[in-house]
Amino acid sequence: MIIFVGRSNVGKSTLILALTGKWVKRGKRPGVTRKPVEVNWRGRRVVDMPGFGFMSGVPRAKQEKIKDEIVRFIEDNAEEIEIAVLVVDGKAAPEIIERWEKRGEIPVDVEFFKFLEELGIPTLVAVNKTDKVRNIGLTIEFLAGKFGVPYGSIPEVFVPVSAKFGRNVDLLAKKIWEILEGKPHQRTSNTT
Ligand SMILES: Nc1nc2c(ncn2[C@@H]2O[C@H](COP(=O)(O)OP(=O)(O)OP(=O)(O)O)[C@@H](O)[C@H]2O)c(=O)[nH]1
Ligand SMILES: [Mg+2]
Repeated sequence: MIIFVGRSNVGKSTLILALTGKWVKRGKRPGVTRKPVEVNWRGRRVVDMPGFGFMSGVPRAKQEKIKDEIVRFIEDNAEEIEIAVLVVDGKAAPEIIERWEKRGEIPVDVEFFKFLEELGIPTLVAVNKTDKVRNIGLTIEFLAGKFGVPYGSIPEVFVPVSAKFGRNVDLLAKKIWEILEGKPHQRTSNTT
């Protein structure tokens, strides 16, 4: 099982469509996906999770409940989850993270990254909406710092993508399958 998690409106569902070609509900406003939705991709179960954080027209208490449901889903399925793809909005994430930190709160993206790490679930971070990002390298370095990913591991963990324009979606697919097949990340020859 492969799960897609992340804040609302970051493009999880759009990325799943781009990656798998399977139709999932998408939308312009946060809070479109409300329950885990499963599609089949090359024999694997791909689960589109609701987003956490702000959802338009949804009361705060309900948002918290959805977040708890996401956490419970991940805990209940931890054995089966082979990979998590944490999707972030490359344009909005740095500012949101800094805002939360200034308030003395742990940014929810950081919280989820660490949570997945603690459960031992291999996690890729898809930095989405790169069509709107000026300096992708800097953005990724910033996020790596916040997530506690060492500089040398950045290429293994972070994948800049644009789900809307299909940019780098093939690279994400490749990285997912490398993990699924347990291959070393940097294979330089095809000897077995
Ligand atoms: N510019 C740009 N917009 C994108 C990209 N990917 C998704 N979007 C837009 O972002 C909005 C939200 O997309 P969704 O795929 O519904 O986002 P989601 O993360 O599934 O949202 P929830 O289900 O509400 O949590 C839509 O308007 C998409 O067209 C991208 O790569 N670039
Ligand atoms: Mg969605």
